[in-house]
Amino acid sequence: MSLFTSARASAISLRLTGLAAGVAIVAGCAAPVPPAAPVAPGGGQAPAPDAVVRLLDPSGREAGRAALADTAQGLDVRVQVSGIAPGAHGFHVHANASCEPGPDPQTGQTVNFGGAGGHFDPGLSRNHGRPGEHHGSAHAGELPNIDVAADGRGALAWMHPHLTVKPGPRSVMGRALVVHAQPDDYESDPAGNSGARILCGLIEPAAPGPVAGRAILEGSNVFPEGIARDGRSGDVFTGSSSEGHIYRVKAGAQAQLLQAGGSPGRQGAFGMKLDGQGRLWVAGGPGGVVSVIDPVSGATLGQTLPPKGLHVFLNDIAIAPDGAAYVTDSFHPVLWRVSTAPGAPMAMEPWLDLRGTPIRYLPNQINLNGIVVSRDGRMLLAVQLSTGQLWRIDPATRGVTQVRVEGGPLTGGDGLLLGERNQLVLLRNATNEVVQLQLSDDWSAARELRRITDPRLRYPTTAAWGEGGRLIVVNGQLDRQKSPPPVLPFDLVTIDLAR
Ligand SMILES: [Cu+2]
Repeated sequence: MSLFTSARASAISLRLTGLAAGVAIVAGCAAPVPPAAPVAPGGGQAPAPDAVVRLLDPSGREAGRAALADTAQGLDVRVQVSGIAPGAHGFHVHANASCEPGPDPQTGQTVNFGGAGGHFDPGLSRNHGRPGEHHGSAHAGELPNIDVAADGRGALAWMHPHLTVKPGPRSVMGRALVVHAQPDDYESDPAGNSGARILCGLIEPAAPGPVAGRAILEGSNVFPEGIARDGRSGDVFTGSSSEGHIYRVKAGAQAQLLQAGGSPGRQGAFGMKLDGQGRLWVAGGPGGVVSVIDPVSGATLGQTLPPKGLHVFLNDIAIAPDGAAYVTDSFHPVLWRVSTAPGAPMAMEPWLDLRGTPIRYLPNQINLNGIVVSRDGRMLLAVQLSTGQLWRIDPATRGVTQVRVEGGPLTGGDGLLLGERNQLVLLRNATNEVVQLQLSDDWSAARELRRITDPRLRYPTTAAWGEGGRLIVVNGQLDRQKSPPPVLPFDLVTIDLAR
C-alpha cells in the first residue's frame, strides 16, 4: 500500500486518505436551543445494518459508531458517541466521500473534515432545513441532533424517509457522517449554525468487502479513465478523460501532475500503457491522438493521428513485445497500429478494417474498447463493450474469431487486464463489476471464475496490477458527467482478490 502513502499535494493530485491532525478547529458560535428532535423509530430492535460508520476525532481516535439500514419506511440510522462534550450536537450526512481536512464552506479556511464538503443535497435545494424534510426543499443530509449526557455519551435512533444505502439518487453509501461541536438550529444556512466538525466517518458497507484501500484524485471534473503502473518503480499513472490531465504517483512519495490536459493536441486521456522502455502511451479518446509521454519529465515524445475527417474514439492501447501499439477505436471500425522505428516519426496505420471481419460495429455505441496482447505477442484480445463479445485477433494473419464465453454477460466490458496463467480481468463499467475469467491456452475460450462487486466501485473503467497481486481500479464515474453529479472526491480503489 505504499502507493497510497503519498503526502498531501496540490489541488490536482492523488493523495492519501485518512485523518490528518493539526489543523485548528474553527469555533462555532453559540446556537439557540433547538426544537425537539424528531422521534426515534419506535425504539424497537435495530435492523441488520447495511452500512456502518466509525466516527473518528481529528486525532484518529474512535469516538462513535453508526449503523444504517434500508427499511420499508426509509433509512434507519443508529448512532452512539462517547467522550465528547455534553449537550446537543449537530449531526449530518455530508456530500463527499472524504474526512480529510478541507475548506470550510463559509470561510474558505482549511478545517478538520472540510473534505466532507457541505450537507448531502441530492435535490439541489441549497437550503438547510429540518431533518426528514423533503429533499426538494431542504438538504436530505439533515439528521437530528445527538444529545450527549454529562458522562460524554450520547445515542440516537432515527428514521430518514428519503435516504437509502442501496444505490440510487439519494444513496448515502460512501459519503460522510459528521458530528458538530454545537447543536443544529434546523434553520440557519448552510449548516444550522452547528459549529466545528468534531467527528467524521465514511459510510461503508456493513459486510466485509474486497476493497482494501483507496487513493483520492482532487478536482470536481476529473472523471479518470485509464491507468498504468510501472512494476519496477511502483509508479502509477492515471488520467482525466474530461480535462486530459495526466497524474503520476510515485511509490511512497508525493503525487504530481505529470502533464496538463490541452498539452500539444491532446484534450482527453483514456487508455494508457507503459512500453518496454517505460514510456507512457496515452489514447486521446474522441480527440483522436495517440501520445507517448516521458514518465519522468512529462514531455511529449511523440504523437500521431488518424487521417482527418473520421469519427474516431481512440479508447485503449496494447503494446506488443515488438514495440508495436494496437489502438482500439470505439466508433470507427478499424484497429489502428502505431509503429515506432528508431529515427522515424510515429506512424499510425489502419491495420485492420473490421468491416471485413465477424465484428459488427453498432452505430453510436462504444464498440471495441479494452485490448490486451499475449506475452509472446502472438494473440490480441479485445472486448466489444456494446455487445459484450470478446474477440481474438491474430497479429500474424489478422484473422478474427469470437472467443466462446462460459459465464454471465460481459456487455459494458471496458478495460481488460491480463494476469498470470492466462487469467483475464474485465471491468464492466455500468454494472460496477470486476469479472475474473480464465482463458484457454489458445484464447479461443474463456470461462468465468468470479464476479466481484462492491458499493465503492463507481463505474469502474479499467484496472492495473498493484502490489501483492491487488487490483487498482479506476472509478471513472463516467455515468455522472451530466446528472446526477459525481461523488467527490474521485478515487482509485484497491481490490484484494484474496478476500
Ligand atoms: Cu454537518
